[in-house]
Amino acid sequence: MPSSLATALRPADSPAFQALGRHHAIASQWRMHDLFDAEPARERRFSLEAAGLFLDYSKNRADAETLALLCALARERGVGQQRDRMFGGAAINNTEQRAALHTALRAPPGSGPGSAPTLDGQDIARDIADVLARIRTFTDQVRSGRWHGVTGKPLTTIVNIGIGGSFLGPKMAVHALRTHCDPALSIHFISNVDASELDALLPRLDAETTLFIVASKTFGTAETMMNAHSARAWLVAQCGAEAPARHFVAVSTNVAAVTAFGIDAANMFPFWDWVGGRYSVWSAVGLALALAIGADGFDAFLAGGHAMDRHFCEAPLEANMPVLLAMLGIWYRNFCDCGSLSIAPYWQDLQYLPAYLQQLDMESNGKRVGADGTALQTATAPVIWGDVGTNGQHAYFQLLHQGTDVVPVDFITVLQPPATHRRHHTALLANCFAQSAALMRGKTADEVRAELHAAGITGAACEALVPHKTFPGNRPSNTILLPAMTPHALGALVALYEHKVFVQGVVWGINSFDQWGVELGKALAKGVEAALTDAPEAAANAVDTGFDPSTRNLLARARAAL
Ligand code: G6Q
Repeated sequence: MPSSLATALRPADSPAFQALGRHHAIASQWRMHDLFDAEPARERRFSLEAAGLFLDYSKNRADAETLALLCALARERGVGQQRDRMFGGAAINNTEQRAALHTALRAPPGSGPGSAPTLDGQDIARDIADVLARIRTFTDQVRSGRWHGVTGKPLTTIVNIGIGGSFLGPKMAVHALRTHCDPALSIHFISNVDASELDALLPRLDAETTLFIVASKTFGTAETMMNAHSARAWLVAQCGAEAPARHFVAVSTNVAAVTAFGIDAANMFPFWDWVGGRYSVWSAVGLALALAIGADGFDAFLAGGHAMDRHFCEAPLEANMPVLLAMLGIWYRNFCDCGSLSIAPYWQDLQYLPAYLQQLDMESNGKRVGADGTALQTATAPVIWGDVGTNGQHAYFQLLHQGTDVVPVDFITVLQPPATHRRHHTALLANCFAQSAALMRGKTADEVRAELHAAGITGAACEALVPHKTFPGNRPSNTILLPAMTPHALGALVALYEHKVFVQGVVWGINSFDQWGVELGKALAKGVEAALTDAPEAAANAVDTGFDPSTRNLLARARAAL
């Protein structure tokens, strides 16, 4: 085998997988609330705390035997060993021959899991500490007003220019930690190559007090570079050619491209190729977050991630939060035929969490071949989607309750109320808990009949309504409680899902750390753009020869409009 995540057998060949198949024939008949009746204290046995988070996984179509079989599958697939290889810096991203050491970014030096001091002879612990120290110095300077713009004014507006992994993490975290952010700073994110974002933002900004962070691992991503060039032109037009030196900083692995763009290496915060884009919020890619919440807050965020790392490395599989979340996901995906997972944060500031987890999960595990390149026989990543509660309840929850597909839901909420409007928080929690209860409980035809009779609707009118008002119930969910919305709790939550995705990747035998499907998009657009912008003759040639008839037709229509 290559030095990959694959183990010798395909998952479907493993004895535990086959035992789960047989078990499913019985379990598919179960009603969850019968499981509660049959298993005293199920809610306590099927819940656990880790790194300050509480997970209730009792509302699942699973009993103790299901979980034992799922953990046996995790064991057969080598989850423990592969976890240790990841934390130890093995090149588990085998198609790019890279380690996946985002855990090292949040490990206090010399302190257990993830603190791998060297990688290929390089003292990465020291590299990480150096960059963290620079982040601290810079954030302190900006937040205290000691970092001046070209006209001598402090910088109070931060614009992060980046996309994908260089955008979704910091944006999600800055919004999630809104109440921890310095109110004197306003933080914005520009990602899309569609200029609408720039057009909507720049006219509202004062160039003299604006700092741009260009975040790009490669410093070659077309959207980011186009936005960075446009933003620099806007700044220079207002503050002169000297302005970028004080108003632009970069976060990247590519010092040559950063300096070629015109940002001094002294104003570049480096990270490394062993940090995957979607795992990079813990690196200097989190600079916007560090500016927003301060270096101490950023340290607390890292500490929360590390606390989850410790749990993941130390807890037995049967009491391991990421493993349990992952294996229940395997149960639904591979045995119960559920094609998607809905993320429902009942906390408005977590509004960007579904999109963040969508990238984390679908870009990592949306694969159809194993790490060794052979076709998989099992389904992999589900579609991840969702929105904040209670908004979703007034929209797509209809499908969750009564649609033909069973969609497992992860409910995520925060116990500590915000400082103001506490009654709103009571209502928010009530809705969160009511929805998971209702999804499990459902409503029988007899219950509907009784309700209609009580409302004076009887006979044919009643019977016509019964099927519409009946809920099948037995729809599974997890509930994750954060004690309060703090940097530490958010760090633990993000690391929880990172490890969940990792475990699923190991079980499926795939490389969760490459993204060739995303790379394709980057390459394709270049050729199409040339066909849109080249001189008419060259473009006509490309339009005629390079593309399928549908694309040629679209290009012709677009060229006429440009
Ligand atoms: C993440 C992906 C992808 C990447 C973006 C931006 O894991 O690789 O989302 O983060 O394409 O890439 P750059 O940071 O190189 O601009």
